[in-house]
Amino acid sequence: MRTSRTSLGKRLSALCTGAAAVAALLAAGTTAHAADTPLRDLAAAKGKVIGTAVTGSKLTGTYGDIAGGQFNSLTPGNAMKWGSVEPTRGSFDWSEADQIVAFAQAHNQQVRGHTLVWHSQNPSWLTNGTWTQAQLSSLLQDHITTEVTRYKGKLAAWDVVNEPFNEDGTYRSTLWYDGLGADYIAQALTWAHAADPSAKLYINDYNVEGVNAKSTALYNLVKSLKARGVPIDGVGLQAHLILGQVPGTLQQNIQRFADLGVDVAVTELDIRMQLPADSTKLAQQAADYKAVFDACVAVTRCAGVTVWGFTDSDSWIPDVFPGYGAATPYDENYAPKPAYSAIATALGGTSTPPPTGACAATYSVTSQWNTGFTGQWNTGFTGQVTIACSGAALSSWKVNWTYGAGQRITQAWNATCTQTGAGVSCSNASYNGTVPSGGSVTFGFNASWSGSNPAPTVSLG
Ligand code: G2I
Repeated sequence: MRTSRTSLGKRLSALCTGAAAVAALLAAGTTAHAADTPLRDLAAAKGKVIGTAVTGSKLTGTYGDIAGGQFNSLTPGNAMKWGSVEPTRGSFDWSEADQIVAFAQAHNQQVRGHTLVWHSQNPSWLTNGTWTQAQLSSLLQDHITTEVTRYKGKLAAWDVVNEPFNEDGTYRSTLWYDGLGADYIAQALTWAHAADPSAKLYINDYNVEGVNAKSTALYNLVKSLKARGVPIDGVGLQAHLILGQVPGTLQQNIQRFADLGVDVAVTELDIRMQLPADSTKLAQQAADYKAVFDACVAVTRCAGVTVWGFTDSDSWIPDVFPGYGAATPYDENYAPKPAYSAIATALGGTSTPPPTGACAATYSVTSQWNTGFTGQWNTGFTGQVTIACSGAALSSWKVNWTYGAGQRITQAWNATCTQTGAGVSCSNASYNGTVPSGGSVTFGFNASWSGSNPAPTVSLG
């Protein structure tokens, strides 16, 4: 049974009140989303899968709540790759893969196995070895048979072969292609089918979302495999996309594969943008996510869409594309982004209004009406920040600001404050991290100033 589907994420939108020299920043709790229909229910009503790649060690707390509550399919992001399961020859580590499968079963989810035959993330004993063709073939057969058998009957689908093509549609030179020839693909599918006849077997690749040379090579391969009677059930379009660049031929491409008699799945969707994200980019990203889901919904044989990580805190993009990120439907604090609402809309849900609950941090120079103290003297001042929540709550907080006129914090109470250059960062003390809905917490500080003392814009993170 599913429990809480919501998270206490924080949606940030700055709001400066100007003349009063008070700055506030809203952080809306996603508790306001409790009434929304989970994406998995919307997808199920359309007969579609909505999946996410996951990291096993993170499947607790808010990450686990969202992974279990919003998605009806999980793909282990790394846990089932050869290098993960057999780092030393003959010595297997199934722990993360087993954990993900158990989590999926407990949450009534499918699992998409990923991936059996790839040129990357293989164990070094395999890639550094010298093998005859016969040895290589039996190594691959053993690997496929062992792994597929272990999860027999438990997985809906396998990405059997991953990324076999170059951009121009020729076969990629890999350990497998170079050692076994192009028929390694048919052999891998045949061995996987023998080990689990009920799992849907896919070939998965990137840059094959639109009609192009690479997707046409995949199309021709699938056509010939079907003609030969090789067990091939589907093609995976990874869909690692760039903002504003959803191929215009996506639906047409999905349809042409469907017309060959195979299923199509979008298997690794993310849509990256140059950082920092802003509202214009996030709106474009929402439109892009919607376009991908719309294309899948429009084609009966499109089985569904899996996102490659649902939160920006668990995405491969920033590591591999420096300066790019924000590629997933939830931000780093698990707050749903506009893309989340766009997915819901594409799946037939009603568009989600922005959350109404919020926490705000308000900065001011302290004045005491009853003593006439203005809070400021010729070289210093006393300030305070109040964090107040309504319809949302916090279990910890951090407030940041940048001083614009050389002010320097000299002392703080009810918070730990550090200042580096003009940047100040204050986080809760051990005893006042919790701010309940309807409650507030205030901390204070002394600082020096000279010339002028403008109030900064503060952000609550
Ligand atoms: O590269 C993006 C994806 C492209 N299609 C196939 C997918 O399997 C692939 O996934 C990514 C994972 O999301 C990354 O998490 O595959 C990468 C490897 O090619 C994964 O990155 C690796 C890092 O390179 C390792 O340093 C790290 O130890 O993730 C490992 C586990 O966190």
